[in-house]
Amino acid sequence: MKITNLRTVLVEVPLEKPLITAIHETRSVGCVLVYLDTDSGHIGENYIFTLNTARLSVFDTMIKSLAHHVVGQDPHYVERMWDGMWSEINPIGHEGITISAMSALDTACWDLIGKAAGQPVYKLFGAYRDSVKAYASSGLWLSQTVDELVEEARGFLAQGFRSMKIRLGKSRMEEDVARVAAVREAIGPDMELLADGNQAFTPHQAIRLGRMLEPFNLGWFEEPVASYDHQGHAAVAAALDVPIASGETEYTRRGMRAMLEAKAADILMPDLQRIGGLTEFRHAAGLAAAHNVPISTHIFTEQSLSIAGSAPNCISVEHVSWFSPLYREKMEIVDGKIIIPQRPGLGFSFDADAVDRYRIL
Ligand code: SMN
Ligand code: MG
Repeated sequence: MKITNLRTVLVEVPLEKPLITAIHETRSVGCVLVYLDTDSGHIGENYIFTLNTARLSVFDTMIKSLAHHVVGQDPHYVERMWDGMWSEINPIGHEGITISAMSALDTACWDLIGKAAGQPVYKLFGAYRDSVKAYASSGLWLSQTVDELVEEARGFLAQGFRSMKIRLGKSRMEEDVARVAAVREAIGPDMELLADGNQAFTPHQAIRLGRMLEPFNLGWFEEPVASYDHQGHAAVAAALDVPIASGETEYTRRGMRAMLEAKAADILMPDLQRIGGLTEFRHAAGLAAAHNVPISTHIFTEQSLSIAGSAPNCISVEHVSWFSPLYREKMEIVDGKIIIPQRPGLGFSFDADAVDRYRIL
């Protein structure tokens, strides 16, 4: 099988409600959809995204600038293609737009590998589980009132979730505590409640807030301090009993290694786009396992199921609904778990009508 052509389509998918955290504010997700055509008729699909379509054309240009690494190649040679791209981007940098573009192409190649084999990608990786715990994450934003939080948390339970994530970072810590308390009260003691600080705090503030939140039995405290401050993360992790989750803002196995060596996180959260695609995600998962550190995948719910189904140390996936409108197939949630699809490849294909509807270029 050979890749004969790379096509991209730019889309803007509106969100049901604004997404507000300590550092994000968005009303839509802008995606570059990647299609890899082949001489066998299979089409490899994937996307990378940005908030509010900001700089989306930069992603598109970067992806197209790497086309010669995939067009004319057999998609099975993902490791070699990854290495070739890594060497070529050296002068402009091994983090950011470059890695995101590599991720777009690499994961589309895995979709092809699965489709050609007629197998779901997680089984080609070596399967470990057929369903995975998912936590609801398309909500409980910083902009919502306590009443809205409570209503949404109940809605997540009604949808079948048993775990959900709230955002922290109000100007007064007491407010964060009251919001967590209200959600905990609404969902009861048996449901899992996670909290994401989105880098809003200094280490001292994070430790103080973490102690104030102890009565509410959080499953983890995510990105409590600046993502690059690994020592700060480690100080917070050492001071608190609640596990610290982090890693979404770091790039490639090198970023994960730095975090693991610093003991920055009790749970590592690689993000498919920033890690550099499924090939690199597997390396990162193995590296975390060698440090006895569990992983939980960051957003990219549909595509990350192949990691969740194969990496023994993957404890959960983050469920976001933002990209679902683009896909023909919908994720199935049963008893708080997503059923990993048995369809070939990544198991989710772009709906042509939806793509036309959201298309901006
Ligand atoms: C997050 C990441 C990206 C966009 C919005 C929110 C957040 C999360 O950090 O982990 O969900
Ligand atoms: Mg986060």
